[in-house]
This record gives sequence, C-alpha cells and structure tokens, in this order.
Amino acid sequence: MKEEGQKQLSKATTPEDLTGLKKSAPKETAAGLPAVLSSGKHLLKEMSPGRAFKVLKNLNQKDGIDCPGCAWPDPDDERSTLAEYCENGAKAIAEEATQKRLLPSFFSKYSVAELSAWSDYELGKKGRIAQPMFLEKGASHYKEISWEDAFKHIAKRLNTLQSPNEVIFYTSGRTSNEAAFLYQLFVREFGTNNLPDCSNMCHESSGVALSETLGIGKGSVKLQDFYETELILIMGQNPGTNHPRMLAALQKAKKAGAKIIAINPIKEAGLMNFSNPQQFKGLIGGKTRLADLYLQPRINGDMALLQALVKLLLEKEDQNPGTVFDLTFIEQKTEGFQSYMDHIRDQDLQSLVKESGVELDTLKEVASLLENKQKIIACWAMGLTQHKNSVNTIKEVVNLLLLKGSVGKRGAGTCPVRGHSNVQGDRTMGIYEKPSQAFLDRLEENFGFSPPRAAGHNTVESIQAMHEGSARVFFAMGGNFLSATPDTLYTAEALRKCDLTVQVSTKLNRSHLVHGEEAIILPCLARTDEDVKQGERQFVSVENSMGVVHSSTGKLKPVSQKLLSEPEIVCRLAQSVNPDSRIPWSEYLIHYDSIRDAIESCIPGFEDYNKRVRQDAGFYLPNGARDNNYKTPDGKAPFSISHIDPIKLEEGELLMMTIRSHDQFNTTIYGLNDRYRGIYNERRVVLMNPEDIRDLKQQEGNLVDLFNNHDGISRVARKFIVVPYDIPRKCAATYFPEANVLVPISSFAEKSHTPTSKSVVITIKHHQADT
Ligand SMILES: Nc1nc2c(c(=O)[nH]1)N[C@H]1C(S)=C(S)[C@@H](COP(=O)(O)OP(=O)(O)OC[C@H]3O[C@@H](n4cnc5c(=O)[nH]c(N)nc54)[C@H](O)[C@@H]3O)O[C@H]1N2
Ligand SMILES: Nc1nc2c(c(=O)[nH]1)N[C@H]1C(S)=C(S)[C@@H](COP(=O)(O)OP(=O)(O)OC[C@H]3O[C@@H](n4cnc5c(=O)[nH]c(N)nc54)[C@H](O)[C@@H]3O)O[C@H]1N2
Ligand code: SF4
Ligand SMILES: [Mo]
Repeated sequence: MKEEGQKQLSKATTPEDLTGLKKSAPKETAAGLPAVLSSGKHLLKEMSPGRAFKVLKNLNQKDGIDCPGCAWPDPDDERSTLAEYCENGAKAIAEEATQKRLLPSFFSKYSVAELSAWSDYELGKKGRIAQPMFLEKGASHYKEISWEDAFKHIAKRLNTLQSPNEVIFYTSGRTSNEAAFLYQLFVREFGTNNLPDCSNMCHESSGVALSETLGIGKGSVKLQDFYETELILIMGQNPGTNHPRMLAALQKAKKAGAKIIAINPIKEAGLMNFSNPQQFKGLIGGKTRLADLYLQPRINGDMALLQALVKLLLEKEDQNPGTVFDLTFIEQKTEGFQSYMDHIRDQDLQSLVKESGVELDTLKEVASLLENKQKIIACWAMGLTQHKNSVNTIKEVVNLLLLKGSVGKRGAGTCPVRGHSNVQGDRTMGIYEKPSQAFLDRLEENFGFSPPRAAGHNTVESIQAMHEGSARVFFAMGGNFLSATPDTLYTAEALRKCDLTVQVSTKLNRSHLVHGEEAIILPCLARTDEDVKQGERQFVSVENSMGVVHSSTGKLKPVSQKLLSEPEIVCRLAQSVNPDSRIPWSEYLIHYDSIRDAIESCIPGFEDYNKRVRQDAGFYLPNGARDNNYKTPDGKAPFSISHIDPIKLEEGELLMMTIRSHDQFNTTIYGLNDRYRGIYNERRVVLMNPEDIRDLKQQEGNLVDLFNNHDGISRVARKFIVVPYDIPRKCAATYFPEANVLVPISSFAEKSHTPTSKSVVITIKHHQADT
C-alpha cells in the first residue's frame, strides 16, 4: 500500500508524459535574428502589442524596470534606447506580464489532483494568480480567501507552534531589497534564523570559497573590466542561454583584443560565436568568434584541469623566474605561496591531465595563453558550484588568479555570474541562515528586540527538518521549492508532513500542488507591475551580479486589484503575527523610502540610500576584493591546497549534470525547445556520448529509465529519450527540474551544502512501465 502511495506521489511530483522529440544539428552561433523572432513570439502570445511595447521600452532603462531574468548588470553609462535586453529577458517579461489570469473559477474547475497531472509548462502557461487562495485540510480544491483572513490564519498557526524554529522561511532570488529586508526582520523578530534561500542551491559554494580567500562572498569585477582585460576564462557557464547580454560584453572584450577560453563538457553555441541582435550586422548573420580555445573536460574535471595548468605555468616560471607569476603581488597580498607550490610540485601531471579529461597539448596551449597575461577575469556559474568539491574548485580558480596578480586591479578579477535578478541583494539584506553577529547586533540596536543568535536551517537542512517533523510550517517568498530542490520525492514527503504551506507567488507551480495539510497562496505584484501607495508610485531596488544597487519601477497595470506587493504582504503579516511589535510596519507600508532608511541604518554601504538609488544608474557597494583590501583575518589572500578526489564510477555508471534548456527559467518552462542544442519539443532527454550508448547496448531514440542509488536508496526517473551528443565519455546531461528526482538529498557540497546537481551518478535501463 505504501508503495502505491509512493507511486502516486511520484506521478504528482514529476509527470512523465512525452511531447515528441524533434532534432537538428546543434548550433554554433548564438542570438541573431532567430533570437529577435523568438522574443516577439513569446511576448505576443501573452499580451497586447501595446503592453508589450510599453514594457520593452522601459526594460533595463535607468528609470525603468529591472529585468526579472538573470542578474547580469546593465551598462553603467549609456544604454540602447531601442533594446537593452535579450531574448530570454523578453521571455521572462512575457511570462510575468501576461494578461492571462487565474480567477477563482479556474480553481473550482480543477482539483489539486487534476492540476498535479499537468506538466510544469502547462501550469505556467495559465496566467497570473489573481487573488489569495486557500486549500482547507482534506479539501480537493483551492478556494478564494480574503487577505485579512489569510493573514489571520497564518498568524494563528505560527503563534501556536512550540518554537519559532518549527517554521521554514524560504526566499527565491527575485524579491527586492525592500521586501527582503522586511522579511528577514519579521522572521527574526518572530524568533528564528531559518531563512534558507535559492542561493543555497546556487552560488553558495562561490560565496564560501570567495569569503575564505578574498574576504568577500561576491565577485570583484565591474562590467568595465571586461573591456580592459587580456583574457577571460569562462568555466561551467552557458551565458548564451542564461546570461545572454554577457555575450555583448564578451564581443566588446574581443574587439578590444581579449582572448577567451571556454571550459565546458559540452559545446555551447553562446561560447563559440555571437551575432549581436542589437547591431544590424548581427541581424543579417555577421558574427564574432568568442572562445579562442574551447576545452571539454569531464564533468567535475575542473580542479584537476586547473592544477594541471598551474603545474605547466610553474614549469615556465622555473625556467624564467618572475616572468609568469606576479611575485610582487604574491609577496604583498597573499600567504601560503610556498606550500601551495610544494603541493603543486608533488602532483603528477599525467594523472591530473587524465582526471581533467582534456588533452595535454590543449592544456599547454592554454598555459601559453595565460603565461604572459596580467589581466585575467575568471567567470563561472553552476558548472563549478554544484559538486561535492565545489568550494575547493573555486578556491583553485582563486589560486590561479592570485598567481597572476589578477585580483584587485582593472581588467582582472573574479566573476561568479549570479542567477536570479536579486539573489545577491537578498543576501546583502540578511536573507541568510547564518547571519553575522555584527548584523544581528545592528538589528538589535535599531529595532530593540533580541534576534535569535543560533544558525538556522539551510535548504537541505530545512527539507530534512520537515521530513523528520521538527519543522511544521513552510513559508516561501517566491520560488518553487518542490521542483527546485533535490530528491523530489523526499522533498514532497517533507512538504506533505507540514501543517501548513504558504507561498507568496506570481504564477502557479508545483509547490502549490504538493502541499501541507493546509495550503495558502498569496499572490503578489511582480517587478513589472505598477505599485501605488497613497497616490504615489513606489519603486524598489535590486543589486546585480557586480554589486550595483539600482532602482526598478513597475509600470504596467496589474492584472488584478487583489494583488499586494511583497513589502506590503510582509508588513501586514508581521502586524497580524505580533500586534505588539515595536517595528514601524505601518510606516513601511506607506512609503518605501522609510524601508530604505531602515536598511541604511543597519547595513554598511547604503549611506544616503534614498538619494543615491535615485541617481542615474544607482551606486556600487563597497568591495574589498575589488580594491585589494581583503577583509580576511590578516588582510592577505591565502592560497588554498586541495587534493583531487575523483568520483569513482562503476561499470555501467555515468556522471550526470542537470542543466537548463534555452526555453526555461529554472522551474518555469517557457517552451519545449532547446534551440542551440538542436533539441525541440521535448524535455525528457538524456544526452550521452555515442560510444557510451553503444557500450550500454542502447540506441539513439531508446526510451530509458534513469536510476541513482546513493546511500542505498533507489531513485528513478522514468521515460527519458537517449540522444547522442558531443559530451565526454561517461558523462551525461538531463534537464533540471525533470531529473531532480535523482539528486540525492544527502549529497551536497562540502562547506556550502549546495546539492550536487551537476554530479549525479546514474545507471540506465530500458524503460519499463512502473519499474
Ligand atoms: N534563460 C535563463 N536564464 C537564467 C536561468 C534560467 O533557468 N534560464 N537561471 C538563472 C539562475 S538561477 C542561474 S543560477 C543561472 C545558471 O546559469 P548556468 O550556470 O549557465 O546554467 P546551467 O544550465 O545550470 O549550467 C551551466 C553550464 O555548466 C556546464 N557544466 C556542468 N557541469 C560542469 C562541470 O563539471 N564543469 C564545467 N566546466 N562545466 C560544467 C554545463 O554544460 C552548462 O553549460 O542562470 C540564470 N539565468
Ligand atoms: N537539478 C538542479 N536543481 C537546481 C538547479 C540545477 O541547476 N539543477 N539550480 C538551482 C538554482 S541555481 C536555483 S537559483 C534554484 C531556483 O529555485 P527557485 O528560485 O525556488 O525557483 P524558480 O523556478 O526560480 O521559481 C519560480 C517561481 O517563482 C515565483 N515568482 C516569480 N516571480 C516572482 C516574484 O516576483 N515574486 C514572488 N513572490 N514570486 C515570484 C513564480 O510563482 C514561479 O513559479 O533551483 C536550483 N535547483
Ligand atoms: S541578460 Fe539577463 S537581465 Fe539582461 S535582459 Fe537578458 S535575462 Fe534580462
Ligand atoms: Mo541560481
């Protein structure tokens, strides 16, 4: 019986219907005219031409709407008045600013069970949630609830728990600075640091590695550095899809003479060539070659690859001392150089090369390119952060930059390219399960309550706490927790054990359908929506991937009168939960300047916030690594020593990475195509090396089931189509979130706790119904 229940839950969490694969050869150039056509197609399906024009005209302009897509920065100086956005920015807008909406009649027509059978794509396409909804205990359908009753209900549940630590308060990365600051303030006044966020699954490894080496968990470069650099390393990132306007920066860098080295197990079109759709030449097919060298390491071969490179550089340095490494910088700004060199000398080059999966000759070419360069930028994203050894791999990237004196000077530095448009700002605002004591002291001084001092749960720990019953209420400020987190079935069980699950959301997603005993949806205004308080239009602010804080003003008429802004939701909830609170929630409700004043009094770097955020393109936050002023215990950047511990694969096993297609934003599925990779109309595919397909006695087009057996638990993802692809031996790729069922909850990065979504050990068998 339990097995039957498990099967049903499994079907509800990840529907397995196939949509009909079509294929073409993978592309070698990104953007161009197809990108422009695709933007238009997505927008006009969702809204009137007038609305589309209005939103695009304002997108990423200085007094306009910050794109709700990724965190890539806008130019500091002049911006194109025609189009300061990309294809995927337009898709994000189409998704958010759609005029379709979900009224109470929709929810009374379809039961939660019926909706669960729909794909994520189908769910997202139905429109914006238009009013608060409540799913009573045992009910089959959501029904409308008033805001007042919703807040009262949540307050009652929160106030009858034994401990504030029985609640998990999750945040996704779209939430504005203002909403995030108020949210963490409310949560800490309530009494817990259980503030996990999407960053835990994203760039947490970068944050840990960079804090421990350069004293700040953020990248150090500005956009301008791209135009002054000599060499850009791009590791584990697919900017053509996930940060498309980065390609324009790369193009400009190339024109200024920079070299680019791409390091990625698969050949991504956006790293090879770029046709700039903002330029006439790009529209008619003119293209810029991007990567000068393209390395295809094995999945998680990066640390070995980097150490091999350092070893090759060391050989050159030994031949001509002082010509390859920046010895002055090393002497003045770093520590542990000699031990690091000893460690590298001890490594066997042949085994490093073997582990990396890249030919020695290619590595020698890279070393020759690096040898004479003094201004290097290293960019990376999820391909480096979502492995067991991610923190150490990123420290190895830092080692390389330190050797070359490529930190803290123009044209050089670290560039972890952030995902969600305000994920960096949310962390600056205190959305963190391990806040610093200094930050808590400032909350205490300014607001007169004693914030909890013990660390709270991160994302993985939160799931485990709900699963074992020590957390009983789940509250999400945005996001799609069920689908974004690892081990989908385990997480589903965890959410189902809760007394109450609450989601502040814009669109319907699976986290509304796999719920606690009771569930509430609080629909909020989105970035593009106009937000008026007492007759005055409000703006919010965000921080991009390069530490620029700037404003974003919604300009579109909301699709429903019953939507509240995220700051208002927090204030009203806080008032319901604690009517005696001394925090001036009612002031924050009226004008967001008062929230910014509160932020200014608690967080360094926000001096004159209200004034500076209104200036031009906003302002840069202080960044010690950028200024060569490391906030480490002794002011120096340590070299880090890491040992290679390769993931061992048994016969028949493959190492799988879960990646994004071109038509999705995380768990939001814009469409079923992955144009650059030549995969159309299907997401349930597994990309494999043709020789592995043969060795495993499979064939192109076969329907297979994928298994993972970590910690003795058997996980299965059914019905995937075998697609031969140019990927290293023993490596495979599937799309996130369909394959999240296979990512073990107990497998996460050391120190950062980021689930190992890019190194999942799998086996493959012919599909069997209900295996
Ligand atoms: N359109 C769109 N934009 C997005 C998103 C989206 O879903 N859609 N998501 C946003 C978010 S939250 C984030 S975090 C970013 C994500 O941006 P990315 O990190 O670019 O996204 P991923 O598709 O997860 O994969 C990254 C790349 O890592 C490579 N890779 C995987 N494993 C390894 C490895 O072991 N070594 C190396 N060297 N490479 C590896 C993959 O081949 C892939 O090209 O994008 C943001 N922007
Ligand atoms: N296997 C695997 N898993 C992964 C990853 C991977 O590469 N592989 N990547 C991880 C990464 S990098 C990330 S960042 C996480 C993402 O995890 P999340 O941030 O939790 O997921 P999203 O899909 O971005 O959330 C989408 C939902 O957010 C809501 N939303 C959209 N806009 C707004 C808004 O303005 N306000 C509010 N309140 N809600 C809004 C909508 O309801 C939408 O359905 O997933 C992680 N999971
Ligand atoms: S690069 Fe990112 S932030 Fe810029 S327009 Fe595209 S999706 Fe939006
Ligand atoms: Mo992310």
